[in-house]
Amino acid sequence: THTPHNLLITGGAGFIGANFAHWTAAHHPDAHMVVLDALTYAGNRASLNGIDPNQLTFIHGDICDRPLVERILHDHDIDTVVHFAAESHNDNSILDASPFLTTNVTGTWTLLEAVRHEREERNAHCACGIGGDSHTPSATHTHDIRFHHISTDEVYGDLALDEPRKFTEATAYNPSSPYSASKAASDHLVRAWHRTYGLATTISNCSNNYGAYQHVEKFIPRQITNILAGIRPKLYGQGLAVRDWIHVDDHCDAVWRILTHGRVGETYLIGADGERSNIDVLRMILQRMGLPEDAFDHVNDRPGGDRRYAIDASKIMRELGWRPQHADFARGLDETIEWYRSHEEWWRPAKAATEEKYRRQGH
Ligand code: NAD
Ligand code: TDX
Repeated sequence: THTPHNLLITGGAGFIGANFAHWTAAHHPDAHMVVLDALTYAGNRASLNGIDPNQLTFIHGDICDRPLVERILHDHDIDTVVHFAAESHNDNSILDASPFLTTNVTGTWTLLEAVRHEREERNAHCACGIGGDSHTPSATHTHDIRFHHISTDEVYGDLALDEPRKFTEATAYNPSSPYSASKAASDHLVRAWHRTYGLATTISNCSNNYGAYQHVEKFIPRQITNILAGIRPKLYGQGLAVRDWIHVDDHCDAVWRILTHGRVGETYLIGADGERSNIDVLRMILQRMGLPEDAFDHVNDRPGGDRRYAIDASKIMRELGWRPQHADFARGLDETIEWYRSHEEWWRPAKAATEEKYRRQGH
């Protein structure tokens, strides 16, 4: 087992990274966190408000900045990297893939190289005396930095609406969009740095998350905030595409389990058996917010849009004993609606520009 003391959380001002920081603060008050985030349009420093400043150091910077990353690993004696930072939105990747290649591919490569470099430095300068190549890590003494890479089920492409099959760790990569292709590339880099350089890596591929602090460009918060702002919700195509929804807190809990108990070099799929069609989710939101089921507009479908994702999470359940604790989707949705109702100051500044961008895409 591994005990994270000093974590570097990349992308910690984004949706899942911020939830992970809050989750860690609540469950592991002794762990120190450094958040490195470039504060792109998707990052919001305010998403980390409320965490004890003694437990969290925020650094505004880019994961592609290798000297900066090396300095952080060294100065904060980082033993665990949890890598959330990414360009994360499919529709944006269709308009312009370039930041996806830079952050998701080059950024991941930069982090891997910085970790490799820092491990070498620690081996060479360690007071244990077994420096350089002959240094042999042991269970009680290691200079390894645990590197957990956060990825997505989208690397596997999509499933037909009616086939019984789900994604497993053995499913072949087959990404559809520029976003998912860039995430697939980053997964391959992480595996290569484990195999070639022996980095202590793990990977998780999770299904669609929902919950607090999710950007208003994403499906569920877009529809909730549209309704709150008096705009009709927008459904792509006929809304028959299926997503496998998981509450973000369940994802955070799974990541912690992988950090502490996961086997180095392994990949774990994370999902909570939450398959629902987009139109079903939209109708639930409308109904729970007191509107008629048909009070929405059909808009352009996403070019090449994936039909269905579904995760078989039996490996993480069997090996690590993980179970989703928030599998009641209706309840999670009510809490999420309530969160957006009571946090208008958080989402309002991004709303108009997001809708304007969608209008130009016919979405
Ligand atoms: P997000 O877009 O909400 O947040 C991304 C964060 O990364 C932002 O704070 C942004 O400022 C930061 N960032 C972007 N480029 C950066 C750079 N070059 N340097 C430093 N920081 C940078 O994304 P999210 O939904 O929280 O997703 C987090 C991770 O989880 C991503 O790797 C994504 O691929 C993965 N994932 C997301 C989902 C989902 O449903 N949202 C599902 C599975 C996996
Ligand atoms: O307004 C909308 N109407 C709509 O019908 C939006 C924004 C989306 N949709 C549809 C498209 C998809 O079929 O809803 C579904 C979900 O769309 P997104 O929220 O954009 O998520 P998705 O493309 O499934 O990707 C998400 O899950 C996997 C995250 O954004 C990724 O980062 C993650 O890897």
